[in-house]
Amino acid sequence: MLDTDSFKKVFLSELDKAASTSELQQVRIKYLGKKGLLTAQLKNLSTMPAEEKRSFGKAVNELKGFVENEIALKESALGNADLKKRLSSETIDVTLPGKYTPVGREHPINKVLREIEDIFISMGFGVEEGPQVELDYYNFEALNMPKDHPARDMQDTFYITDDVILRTHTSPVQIRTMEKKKPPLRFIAPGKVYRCDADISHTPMFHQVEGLMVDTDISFSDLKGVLETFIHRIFNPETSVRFRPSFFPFTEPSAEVDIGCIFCKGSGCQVCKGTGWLEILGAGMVNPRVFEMVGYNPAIYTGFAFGMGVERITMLKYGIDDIRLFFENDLRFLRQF
Ligand code: 2NL
Repeated sequence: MLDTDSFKKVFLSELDKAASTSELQQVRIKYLGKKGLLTAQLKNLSTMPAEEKRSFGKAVNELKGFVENEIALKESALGNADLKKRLSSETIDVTLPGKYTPVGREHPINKVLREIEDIFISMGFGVEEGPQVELDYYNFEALNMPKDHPARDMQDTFYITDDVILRTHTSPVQIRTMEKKKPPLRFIAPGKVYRCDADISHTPMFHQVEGLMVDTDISFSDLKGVLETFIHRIFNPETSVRFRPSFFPFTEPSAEVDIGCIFCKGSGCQVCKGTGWLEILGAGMVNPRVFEMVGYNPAIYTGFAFGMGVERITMLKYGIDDIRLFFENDLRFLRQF
C-alpha cells in the first residue's frame, strides 16, 4: 500500500532543496516525468485486484495533484526571486549616446539603369541577362565581325584565351536569346561590359543597355518611335532628337542618335563642343547576316537594335564631366544622388 504521508514528506524536503529553476526541473522530472515515481505507481494499477484499484488510483491521483500544485508554487516563488536578483544587478545607462549606423543608397549608375529598364518595360520590352565572360563567337562572329574584320580593332578586347574574352558589349546576350526563342520578341540586355581603355571618358568596365525588337514587319519608323519615346522619358519631353547615318557591322542601315544639347539648349557650348548636339545612342536595322547566324529567315523577319552607355546618359543627366568619379567611391560624390 502507498504511504502518502511519508511520500509527501520526502517530496517536500527535496522540493525545499531546489534552489533554482533548473534544480526544480530535476524534481519535476523525478516525480512527474514519464519514468517518474508517480507514473511508476500508476503502472502498478493494471496488476491489482479490482477492489484495491479504486482507492489506490484515487490516492495516487490526489498525490499527483498535490505534487503538481507544490511545484507550481515553488516555480513562481523561484521566478520572483530570479526577477528580483536581475532587477538589482542589471542596470542600463539611458544617457549613453546611440550607435551610429550609416545608411547606404543606390549607386547613381544603378539608379539610372533602373530608370532605363522601367521605361522599356513600360513599352512591353523584357529584360535578358547573360555571361560577362563570353565566347569570341557570341561577341564578334555571330555579329558579322569575323576574325579579320576591321571593326574588331576598334574594340579594345580583354582576352582570357584565344576564344574566351570579357564581353565588349551586351549584344552576345541578344544572340543567345535569339538562339533560344522564336520571334516575335522585344527585350533589352543591360549589364557590365569591358574594354581596355582608361581616360576622362573611358573606364575599363562600364554599363550598357542594348535593345532588340524582331517581328515580321518591323521598320525604321518603329525604331524612331521607340527611341524618341525613350529619350523624352529619360531626359524630358521637349528634348529634340536627330538621327545621323552611321555604320555598325551588325546593323544596316545604321544610325547615330543625337539629342539637342541639354546644357545650352542647342546654341552651342563646351559640352556639345559648339555643335548644339550630344551623341547618346547607336542603332539600326538588324543586318540580315545576323539573323542567318541565329537561324531566323531574313526574308520573313526584320528588326531593329540599339545600344547605349549608361555612364554617358548618367553624366549628361547630372552634368558630370569625368566618368572616373563613378568608380572612386568618394561618399561626398555618391551622397548627392
Ligand atoms: C552603341 C551602338 C549598337 C546594336 C548596338 C545589335 C545587337 C544585335 C544585332 C544588331 Cl544582336 N545590333 N546591337 C546595334 C546598333 C548599335 O550600339 O553606340 N553602343 C554604345
